[in-house]
Amino acid sequence: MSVKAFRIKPHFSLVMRMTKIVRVGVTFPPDLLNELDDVIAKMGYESRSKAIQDAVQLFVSEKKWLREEKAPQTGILLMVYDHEVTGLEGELTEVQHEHSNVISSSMHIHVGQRDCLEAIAVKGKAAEIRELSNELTTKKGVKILKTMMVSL
Ligand code: NI
Repeated sequence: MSVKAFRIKPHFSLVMRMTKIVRVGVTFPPDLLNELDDVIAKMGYESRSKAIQDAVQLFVSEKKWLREEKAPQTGILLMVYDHEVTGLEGELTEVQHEHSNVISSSMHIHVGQRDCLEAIAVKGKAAEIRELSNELTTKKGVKILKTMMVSL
């Protein structure tokens, strides 16, 4: 795989809140860079730097909570599962009841014939949210479990 390098414009800063501006060089596979440029153009960004800063900010925000143990976290667990798998709905409900102290609310959307999407709003200790997320994702019939936490 060939990798194309490009020079990020001098005003690139890794985190927007940083007062100092740091210049970094990043390499990209050409296809990914083309896709990035398409998205940037469609969204109306004036520079790659701002788009990359936003992407990095989002990535950091999403991953930061993994290092947190005690600080309260807020976010959404997005789960897609096959409701025709025997016993699955009961198990998912049971797990959620066990962790009801970190669940604020949930929304159920019937996606297709068999698939259900559940958006579970969570708020509480990272360790317990992680436990809830792990217990749900390992059940047979759960196809997607995405954890979106907000750390500002
Ligand atoms: Ni459903």
